Amino acid sequence: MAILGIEEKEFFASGHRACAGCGEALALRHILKAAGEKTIIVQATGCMEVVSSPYPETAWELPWVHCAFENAAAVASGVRAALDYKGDKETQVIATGGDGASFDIGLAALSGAFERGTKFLYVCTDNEAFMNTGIQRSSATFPYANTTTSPAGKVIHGKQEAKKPLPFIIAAHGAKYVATASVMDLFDLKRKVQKALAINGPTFITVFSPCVPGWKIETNMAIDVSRLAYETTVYPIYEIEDGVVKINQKPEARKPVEEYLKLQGRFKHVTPDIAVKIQKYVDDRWAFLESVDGKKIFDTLF
Ligand SMILES: Cc1ncc(C[n+]2csc(CCOP(=O)(O)OP(=O)(O)O)c2C)c(N)n1
Ligand code: SF4
Ligand SMILES: [Mg+2]
Repeated sequence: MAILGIEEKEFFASGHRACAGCGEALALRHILKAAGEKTIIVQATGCMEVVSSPYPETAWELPWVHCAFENAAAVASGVRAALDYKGDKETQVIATGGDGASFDIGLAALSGAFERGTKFLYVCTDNEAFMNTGIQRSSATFPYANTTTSPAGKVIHGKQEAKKPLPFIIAAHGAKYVATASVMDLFDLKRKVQKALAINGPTFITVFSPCVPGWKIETNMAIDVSRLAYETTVYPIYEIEDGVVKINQKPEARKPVEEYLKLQGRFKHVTPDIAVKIQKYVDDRWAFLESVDGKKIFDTLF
């Protein structure tokens, strides 16, 4: 039964060992509620696997396959093929991993599954670093963030590279549905998960998911930080459906990026001149996204 539009039944049980206030755990809990019980989960290693499955316990109330860091999408293709062989069209397959697993180490398997046209949903919970092993930068890490492998010092002020545009890379495979979402709006996340699962082909959603120790925020800050990421357009919320881009939530007036940065210890070294560079980076990407809003920029190949 749903209360205020949220399913009562839990598939990611409480008692797991995620930090208080973890954005990824919140995202996963609601993704599973949206998917429902006829679902098999394939999960790459990372924080959400480690906190949910300390032997002999598990937080998973659905069939769950843990695989290596790099092959969640390939394992999901195998699970889908086995279900198809059995004639089971009802059971859905969701593969999931963090940004390290999705943007970096598992990207080859992810690309392969999209090229083959596997019917499944891939969900990336993006906390912008390899958190489980001690906050190493990934290609999803936001520019100038301080991580253990992009330390902010006197000469180099944190990560020097852009965030990889993974939703566009996946959409360029000809995917019918790609979306960004955020723990800021769990109803939007639910709608996107259900829409993606109804599509006959590979679909992709990446979810903005703050990490308490990695971003050096208070345990009650994940939603506030996510809202500011949206209001500053640091993290735009959009869909790419049949190759057409649609910014499905647009802030009325964009707030200065500094408001987002100042909440987080990972940006505490940012001086006013670096903040100007970050603002320009965000402005340029937002201008690009607005320029393609409503346009078909990719062909759907399958
Ligand atoms: C091939 C391989 N390389 C490295 C590791 C070590 N490792 C385990 S979890 C992890 C970090 C995961 O980062 P991410 O996918 O972003 O998930 P998060 O922990 O941030 O949720 C790493 C590097 C591994 N298990 N396998
Ligand atoms: S380290 Fe970050 S991603 Fe991992 S459980 Fe804690 S808050 Fe969640
Ligand atoms: Mg991560």
